[in-house]
Amino acid sequence: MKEMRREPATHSKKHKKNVEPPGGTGVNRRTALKLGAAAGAATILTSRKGFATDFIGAQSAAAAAATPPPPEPIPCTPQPTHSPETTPFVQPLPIPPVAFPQFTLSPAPTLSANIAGGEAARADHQRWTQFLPHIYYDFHLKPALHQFHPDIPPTYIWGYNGIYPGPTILNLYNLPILVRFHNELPVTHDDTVNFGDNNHTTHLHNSHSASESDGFAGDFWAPGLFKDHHYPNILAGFDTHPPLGDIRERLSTLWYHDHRHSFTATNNYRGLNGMYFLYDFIDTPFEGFGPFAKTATTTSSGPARPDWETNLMQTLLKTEGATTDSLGTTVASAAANFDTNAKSAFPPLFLPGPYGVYDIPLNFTDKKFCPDGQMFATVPDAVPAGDKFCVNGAIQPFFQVKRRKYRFRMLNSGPARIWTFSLLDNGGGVQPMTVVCTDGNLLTAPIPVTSLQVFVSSRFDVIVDFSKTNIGDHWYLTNIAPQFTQNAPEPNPAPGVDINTVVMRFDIVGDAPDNSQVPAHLIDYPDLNLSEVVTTRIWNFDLFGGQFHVNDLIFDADRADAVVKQGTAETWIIRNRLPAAGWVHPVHIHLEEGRVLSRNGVAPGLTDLESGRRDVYPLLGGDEVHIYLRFREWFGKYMIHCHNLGHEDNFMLVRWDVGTTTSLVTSPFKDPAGTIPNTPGAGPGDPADPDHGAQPNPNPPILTEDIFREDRFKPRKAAKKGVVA
Ligand SMILES: [Cu+2]
Repeated sequence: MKEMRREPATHSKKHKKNVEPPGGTGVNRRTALKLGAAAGAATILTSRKGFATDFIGAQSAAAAAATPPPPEPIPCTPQPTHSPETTPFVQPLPIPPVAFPQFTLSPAPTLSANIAGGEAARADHQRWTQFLPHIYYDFHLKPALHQFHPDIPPTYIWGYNGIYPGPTILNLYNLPILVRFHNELPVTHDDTVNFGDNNHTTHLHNSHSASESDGFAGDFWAPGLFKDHHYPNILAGFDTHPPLGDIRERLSTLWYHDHRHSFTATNNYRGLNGMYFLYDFIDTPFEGFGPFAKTATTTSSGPARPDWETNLMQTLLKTEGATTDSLGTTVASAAANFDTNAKSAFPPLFLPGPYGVYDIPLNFTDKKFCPDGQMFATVPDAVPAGDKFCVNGAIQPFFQVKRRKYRFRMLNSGPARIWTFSLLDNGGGVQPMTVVCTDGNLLTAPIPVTSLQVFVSSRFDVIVDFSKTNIGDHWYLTNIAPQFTQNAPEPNPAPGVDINTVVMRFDIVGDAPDNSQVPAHLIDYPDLNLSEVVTTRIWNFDLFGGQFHVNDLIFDADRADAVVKQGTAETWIIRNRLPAAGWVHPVHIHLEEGRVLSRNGVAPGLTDLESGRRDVYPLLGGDEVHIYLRFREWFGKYMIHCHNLGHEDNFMLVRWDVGTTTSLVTSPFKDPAGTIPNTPGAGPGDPADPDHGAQPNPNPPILTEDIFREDRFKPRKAAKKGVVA
């Protein structure tokens, strides 16, 4: 199992993959790949005109639907040891288009699943009438061809609206929306020949949404059906902070992706993911009072906050002749539902924007290609470690920037690589990046870094300041481990910059006004209330018998391993039971943002990125992380799982439920006889691991008030008035 290790910090050009799931475990559900003749099935070049660098590069569902789907390719044989050669920096960074909203859907969305109308089964929408959606999105999941690089023939993908990455949804807090996901993947699909599965479910990570819209891994639906997901875009704690929720619970950088159990890795590898940004009066889509704050006004006390809600919504919702949304509400007022008290307490930050211009999504993945341009799986259903770095679906792109600040929203969309980014200048010198958001949550204060480790599904929003560069300069975003290009040696672009480590290049091409700022104080965090904590649970992430386990069990969609009570708080201890050199597990917890109280007994430091609110908690071998969580507003089934996509597909995934106040009964599992083995070699009934099935730990660690001292997490209030950039 020597390949089962985290990515080494090696600069070997022959860097090996680290993502093969363990073999012989029932993991690779097919025994053989029927190898067909190599064929150039993909010959049509799809247009990328939907990608625009303007704010509104909106791509309508109708336009997406107009392209006939290509046939599934025949897998190449023999499988190549490496991808074709590609020349660096010959294509611009694609910016995913903004998803096009609409005011009607046919058939109209309904509280209960519209089975007769073609909707897949689901529970009724919770709080439907309380949060009736104002606008809709119509997403069609379908095959398409995508060009990752001009040197590689077009690649057969599955994409939301037929594009990869999928369209970016831009929205506002307190503006409920609904997304209809049509499964238009191939009706006949043999996953023993072509990887991926045509059944699908979408998770919006880490939306505070009802269970039936959370994309539960077992609730996938078949081609020909659609399902409506209701995203109220409300703040966690909405019920206890009337009327509009606790603004300190906000998060802004989310992403949506396939979550179909056992095929999440392959379906995401095919291309089924995209991003979703939420704005509000703190984190505005437009910066300052400059050219993008078109309706800013001036008062006697200085410039007023621009009416950016109106601006955004009118831009987003611009539809011929329409002035009202799906509820008949005028477009402008639909977004005006913000708490005026909170508005006065938290002025707008004016981070760089708008989307696609100075607010830039960066969706990182690695892929491997056959000579005919097709992706392949080394064995059916097992995703290979890619040897091509892709950003927004382009291999080693360049991005033209002006001498000013940019916000880059970094997402590791998997399947398994751990990225460790650095930013290098012309001379190979390391340049700083300023982290402002962890997993989409504003930090209390910006944290400058010179390298940034991004585990699968984690997001980091960083500000990069190009203002002191020279026009004509190049900067480079590098990864600590090189891609395996097998190219004829490319010249290194600058001293100390190994071309094989370069993920993308920034070209400084000119000047532009900069109305953005990076305040020294960004936001306060919600109080951690010890009195709400009702229990502590332990989740042991383990590998034994060649199989991943959580608390000695493998995933079963019909079994809830914990039932929490709505409205309460708990502390969860997540552990990686493997030794230090073992697998890394980036653990993700659905529904709620968490706060790391300690890692291996040590509380996060003031400049530790783990002091930020998180929804992904990386566990290195032997790690133990103690997290504070609350469970609010919604009922039903959710998940905790490793977000290494190969690991979650291999059953390192657990269902837990939020019970109603009247019933906590679902199907909790316990192993009363203690007969289920624990750590490798420990045998059954390991006394150090008594909590089979994640029942409440009978001997929870003693928590002290000190752990919950809120001031530990907001130490920088003194700097509130300053601006760091
Ligand atoms: Cu894992």
